Amino acid sequence: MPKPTYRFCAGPWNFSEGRDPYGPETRAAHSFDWKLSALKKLGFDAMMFHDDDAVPNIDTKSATQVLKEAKELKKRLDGEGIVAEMVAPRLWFAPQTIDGGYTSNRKADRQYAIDRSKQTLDIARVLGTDLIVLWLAREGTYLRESKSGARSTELLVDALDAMLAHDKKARLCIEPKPNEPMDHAYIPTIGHALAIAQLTRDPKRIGCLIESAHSILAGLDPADEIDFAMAFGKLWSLHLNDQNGLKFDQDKPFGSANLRVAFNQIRALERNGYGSRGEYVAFDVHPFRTTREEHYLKHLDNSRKTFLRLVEKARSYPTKQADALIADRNYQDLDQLVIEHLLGR
Ligand code: XLS
Ligand code: MG
Repeated sequence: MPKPTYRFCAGPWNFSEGRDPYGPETRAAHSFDWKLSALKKLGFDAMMFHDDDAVPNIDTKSATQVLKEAKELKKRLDGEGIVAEMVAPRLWFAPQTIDGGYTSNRKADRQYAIDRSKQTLDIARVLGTDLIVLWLAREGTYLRESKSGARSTELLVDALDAMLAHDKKARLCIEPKPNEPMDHAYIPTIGHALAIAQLTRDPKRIGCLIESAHSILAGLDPADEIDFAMAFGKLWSLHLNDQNGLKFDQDKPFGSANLRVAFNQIRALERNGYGSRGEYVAFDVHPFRTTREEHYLKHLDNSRKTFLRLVEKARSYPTKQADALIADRNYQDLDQLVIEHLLGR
């Protein structure tokens, strides 16, 4: 298989200002144009969008106005030579989504979520991408007795069907995450995402997006999730980052918490040829709250550097030696071989 050349992507939200639940911003916000040209300078090829990153204050605007602004954005992207990778409906901010989007217990609120998702497909078409990402943020519960899991599965299928019917060319990419903001989410892993696709009107147009931190939060190895999704030809997008154990979603730079887990993700991408069908490597990372303004871009630049260094490491991995150790069931020395390789010997 030819070695892929990777292309990189990030979203406007990845230039975050340091706010957390316990304190305000620690860095001044930058304009959208600043972020766009920063990505270009960093050697990134694409930007990913929430619907309201593409069209701010989207709920206050008419459908015509939304599409007009999307067209203007497309021009700015073309001018900068940056592609729109995907668009994702932000279904966790508005008052209508307090109890979830597609699985809300209120019919009118579910309709809001579906209408907003359909509009996201329209925006994506204008931006020149067929890829819609669904991070199902509030599709879950704080307490299980508040919703029926069986009913919620049906409602999720209805919502996916409505999107598939709205645009016959769009591809929907489910981004699973097991928790946060919810106690438990309904689609916590890649297995769930690929399984629910089978209940829809067009399973071929439903794939998935793996975020390293989300797999780790589910107690899984992101490399296994990559191998599994790619065995089905379903890994259509990727959010690399890192996460130190089971706690709040950290979105650390790629490789920051566990270099070996990062290395194994790269090996999985390499052996499955990720990128060879035009898929992008996105870094869903945030600066640390302590990061000063002059270092605003380090988390993205460093993630990309680490990624490329680990690609070299994957390509120079002593496969013959490793295979001999595997044949001999000498996993003790295999373990050390990996460690020595990562340490640079
Ligand atoms: C949050 C998600 C989000 C998605 C896009 O945890 O990672 O950033 O990638 O909606
Ligand atoms: Mg993500």
